[in-house]
Amino acid sequence: MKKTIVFLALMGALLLTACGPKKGEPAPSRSAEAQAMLAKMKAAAEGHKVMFGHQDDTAYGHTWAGIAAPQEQDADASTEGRSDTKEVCGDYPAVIGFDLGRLELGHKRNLDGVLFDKMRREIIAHYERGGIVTLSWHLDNPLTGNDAWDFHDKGTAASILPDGKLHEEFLTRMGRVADFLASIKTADGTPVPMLFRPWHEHTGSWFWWGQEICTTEQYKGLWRMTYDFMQARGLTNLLWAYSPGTEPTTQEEYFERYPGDDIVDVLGFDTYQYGPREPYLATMKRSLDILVEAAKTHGKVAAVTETGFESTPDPTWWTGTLLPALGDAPVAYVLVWRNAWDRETHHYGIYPGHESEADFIEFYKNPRTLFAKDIQ
Ligand code: BMA
Repeated sequence: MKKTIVFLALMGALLLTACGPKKGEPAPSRSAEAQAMLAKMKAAAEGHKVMFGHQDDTAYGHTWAGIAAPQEQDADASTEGRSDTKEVCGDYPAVIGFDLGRLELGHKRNLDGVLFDKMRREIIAHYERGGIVTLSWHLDNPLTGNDAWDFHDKGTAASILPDGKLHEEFLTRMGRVADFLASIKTADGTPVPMLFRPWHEHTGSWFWWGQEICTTEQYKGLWRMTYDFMQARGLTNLLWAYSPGTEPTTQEEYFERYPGDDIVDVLGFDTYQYGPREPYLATMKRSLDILVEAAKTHGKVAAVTETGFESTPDPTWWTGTLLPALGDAPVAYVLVWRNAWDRETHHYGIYPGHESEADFIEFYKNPRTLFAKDIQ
């Protein structure tokens, strides 16, 4: 409760300083709701709170397939409202992530089997409970037709940029994404604000938009093309997150492929623990130092946009590793990856019965962390 009161006081102060567009000014590139969402993130970071986030939290969980089930039914009513996080600590995460991969192809389900109709409902429900939604996009390789991890053809980015042979087709694909995003509205027609995080982890070379696969100019071109397209479609409810991996070791490297302050609202990075905690702690420290400085000099909100330790094979990982790794860094949120329902060991969040359950409850109670009810 205490953490809620402090947080609300900070929010109030920030909202008082926000002002709307004056007469005759050009239309704002961020809707009032998007600006309020950014203020919420800023308040968390400035108040040295960190919002907990979990990918696909309400879509499925470690032991329940929900709408990701392979059957053709559109929704499994028995899983409505479920959340592995809530089943452990009594509250939803403050931030929930969803992935748009294959929406651009007109598919009914994303690359992990999540129905887009259900995703829309979950995004609205999370916004209505005061939460924040972030969207990643593991989009298939448009040149080869394989998945996002097909980085073998270095001509892919060029093929969809203006003048590329697939440019028109890619506009059609972005149009499908824009149509879906435009359809995410509350009952009174308000477009739901969402933090869009395309072209992520580009400083590594495992996606077709990665460091060794396209040039700096092409990468920036992908961003500019996507941003201009969504803005032209009136999607001012989107905020935009730039999230490289942890390859950058300097400010220059962090910003090497940065699309620009006029596009980006949130700066982040993605990183995972793969073994002993020391290298993870060291990488987190180095990357947080770079991130916090970057956010400060560019006037942006910082966040740890993806992290986790697959299977969380450490009973005190939440308070013993994740919290110390975050330290006192002013980051708005930390998002852990998904709890796959169809892969026994592919889980990064918590679920009832996991060996770190008691520690997660301590993490939840810690004054540093915020969950959905804390940011209402
Ligand atoms: C990856 C894995 C994949 C998944 C992808 C997009 O890191 O979790 O199984 O398809 O993210 O969600």
